Amino acid sequence: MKKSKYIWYNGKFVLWDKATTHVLSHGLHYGSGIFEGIRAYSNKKDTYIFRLEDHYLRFFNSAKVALIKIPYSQKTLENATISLIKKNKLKDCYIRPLAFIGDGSIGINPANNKINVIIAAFKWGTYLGDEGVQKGIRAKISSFARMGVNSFMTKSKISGNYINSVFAKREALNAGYDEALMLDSDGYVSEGTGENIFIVRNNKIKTTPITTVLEGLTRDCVINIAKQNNIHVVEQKFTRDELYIADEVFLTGTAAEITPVREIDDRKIGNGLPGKITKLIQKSYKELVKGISEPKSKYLKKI
Ligand code: PPE
Repeated sequence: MKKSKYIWYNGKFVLWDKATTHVLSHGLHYGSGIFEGIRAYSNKKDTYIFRLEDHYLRFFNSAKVALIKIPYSQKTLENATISLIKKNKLKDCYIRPLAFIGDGSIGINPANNKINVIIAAFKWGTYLGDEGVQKGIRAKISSFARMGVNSFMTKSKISGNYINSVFAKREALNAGYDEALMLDSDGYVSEGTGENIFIVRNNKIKTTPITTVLEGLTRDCVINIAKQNNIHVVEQKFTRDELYIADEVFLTGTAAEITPVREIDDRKIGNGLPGKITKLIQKSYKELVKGISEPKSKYLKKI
């Protein structure tokens, strides 16, 4: 990550180092915040924010689930994001909106504590390493499980939820792997620590149903790209051994984009190289987000 000049903070552009909060913020103590991850891409001519409206729609849905009342309209936050990128003179960048409950009363019940909203935009390279995107990563099934659907509100990007991912990620890195794959509370594969998961077997694609995972926008794009290429896609639960015997496995997310998985629990996936369907999807996704294949796509907000 590379620092930018400004962060949008409760309606104002403040200097990066001045964007601070009180140590008694409710969000800091109890994880009562919700966030998004958005990317902007450029080609030789233009810069676009990818699925700006859809990300903010999910932001407001997350807030609804978390009972956080955002004191701005969706349009205000979308426009603030565009202005922030321009003010920071950024092109390709990662955008992180966050709404969190501020200080006031202490204790679980936030009472009337203020809701703070920030938007940061900064340069951020590949999530799982350049080599990972090209050659594939090594993953491990986590010993930490995702919580059940009545504990973990998976349709909401709630800050507190992510401690589960933090545990899993650190365990995997400490054991020498690049990423952790999480099982749900019934033992089926759910997702990565910050990515959805897809497997390919006999030229057919399978991904987990949205029941226990985040409704990933990249996941949705991948399903569409596959369908446009006449590749059969099913949304169905699967087990960890189905991962081991898949021809191809890849992870999807705004930060991770399309990242191939070449090894899981020390078992080589397919021939150990990114597969042909993974590569096709990687290429189509890149051309879509950069405005190369469909510069007039409804998903692109030109800035
Ligand atoms: N599952 C989880 C748990 C998740 O956090 C993400 C995004 C996804 C799936 C994919 O969603 P989408 O980006 O809409 O395709 N993870 C974000 C945060 C990562 C982080 O480390 O912070 C992201 O990719 O921006």
